[in-house]
Amino acid sequence: NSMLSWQRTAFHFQPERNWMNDPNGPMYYKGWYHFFYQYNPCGAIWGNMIVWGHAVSRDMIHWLHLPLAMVADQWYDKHGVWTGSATILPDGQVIMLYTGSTNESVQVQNLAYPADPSDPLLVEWVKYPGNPVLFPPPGIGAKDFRDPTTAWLTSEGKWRITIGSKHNKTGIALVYETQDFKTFDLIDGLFHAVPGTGMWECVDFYPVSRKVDNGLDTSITGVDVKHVVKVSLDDDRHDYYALGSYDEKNVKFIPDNFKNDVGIGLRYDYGIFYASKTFYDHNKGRRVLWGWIGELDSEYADIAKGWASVQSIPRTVTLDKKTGSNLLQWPIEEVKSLRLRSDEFKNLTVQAGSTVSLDIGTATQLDIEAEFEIDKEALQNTSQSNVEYKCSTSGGASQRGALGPFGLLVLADDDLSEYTPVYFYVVKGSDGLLKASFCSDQSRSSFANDVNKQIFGSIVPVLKNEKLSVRILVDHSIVESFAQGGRTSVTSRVYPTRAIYGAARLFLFNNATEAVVTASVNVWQMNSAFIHPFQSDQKS
Ligand code: DQQ
Repeated sequence: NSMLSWQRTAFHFQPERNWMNDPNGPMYYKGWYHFFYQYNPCGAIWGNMIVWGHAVSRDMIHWLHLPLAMVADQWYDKHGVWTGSATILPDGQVIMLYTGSTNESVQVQNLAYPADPSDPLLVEWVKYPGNPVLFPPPGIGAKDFRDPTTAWLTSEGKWRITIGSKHNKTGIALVYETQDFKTFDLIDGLFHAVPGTGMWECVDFYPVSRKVDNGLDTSITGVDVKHVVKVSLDDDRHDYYALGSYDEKNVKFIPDNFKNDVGIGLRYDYGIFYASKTFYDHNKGRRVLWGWIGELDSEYADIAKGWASVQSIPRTVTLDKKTGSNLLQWPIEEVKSLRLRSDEFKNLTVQAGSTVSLDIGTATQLDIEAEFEIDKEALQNTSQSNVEYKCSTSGGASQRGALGPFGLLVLADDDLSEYTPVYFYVVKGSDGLLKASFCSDQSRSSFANDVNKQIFGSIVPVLKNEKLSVRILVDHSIVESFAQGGRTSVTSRVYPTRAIYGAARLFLFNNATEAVVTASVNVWQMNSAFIHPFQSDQKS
């Protein structure tokens, strides 16, 4: 097992061992950030008795593991304490709603609350004796009813939650109203529905400000606000969102009709990132997003290494005021507290068809900020093309075009026998306008042969006078990348066998045939986070 321990991350959240999936009930309470997660205490794969792991933190970087918050010990959650969300009531009370898979594998919703609200660590949890509080309603499949959201208030002072489901192949979100979280009324009609999308897991619903960069508490509405619905599509295992407006009276989400956003068409992340959930951090007045980053190696390898999955770096979520048509995601500012020594490279020229080694020493734990400019001549001389570039199918970082690909090779070894390119590919469209794609190519990332080595990515809007910019967090087996201030995010899991520990390097590359690229790069070595195991003699 120790042979595989290098794959463990240094500043991403992980339990000490075993399987983890969805983030659950994140919140800030009495000075502590709480994080719960789907956890299998019995092994490194998902199982039919998932429980809630629990950890607390002052800054969402350093963590203290706590005892399991809830285990599968009641008839109504015997086959799993599944995903749920926290609601903090105006008087400070914490309400936890979660899905239970019953002894007959029916999906029901349950209520839980802290046994001792004066304990800031909220170690003990009580399940409401009247559980379940909701059964699948008529017309909804017994196994298609899960993952209640954080509740939000109506102007009449009632609480609403939404729960994902499906009608045949149409993904749907149901809404319930409640005053006490024990009895609920199903609202007629659907909050949102998109044909062909299948089961909606882990629905999220929240406001974002059109004016300021602060986050908004979940119940905020008004003219300065847009709303977001996010769903996790069970059929294709990606998280999709739409921006739109919330019609409180008719209990409906109305998506904006941007061309990329037909109902639920935008992705949070074009790599591996699923079952995500936001919460409003009233400590810092921001909305923070957590996402589950699974594995791309085999189950066999996961069992051998004794653990599976990490969580994304928590990301602030805001509306992109410049485009108005997408969110921005950015690593929470606390990440910077891990930055150690930095190396700065200013205006390096990267010739077409070359690589430039960035001499920074070891390169397994990095925070990278880079900017790129394509030389004007190449931009002018390049002929227009109507070929659609797609990260996943256009040949990756080795496929050369006039204006790309160029970017960074992370988790590379000296000989470039293993490396993961994170890059831009620019095309001059038939209208003369530049179109940029942002990709992460895993095809050369590892000599291991049981690894999924897809190429991830998507287009990224680049506005007039903007340089191409990227932020990349490298942490042993995860590469989390954010282009143009977080307009497009791509997360990769990679499993190098040579580019590990002291052998890992960082390069710039430019595989364009015409463009000369000027790059400025700032690289920080990153400290490891303290993620303390729970000690049973520890007093809260
Ligand atoms: N994971 C949970 C479910 C949820 C799914 C079970 C999404 O509640 O729908 O572990 O990954």
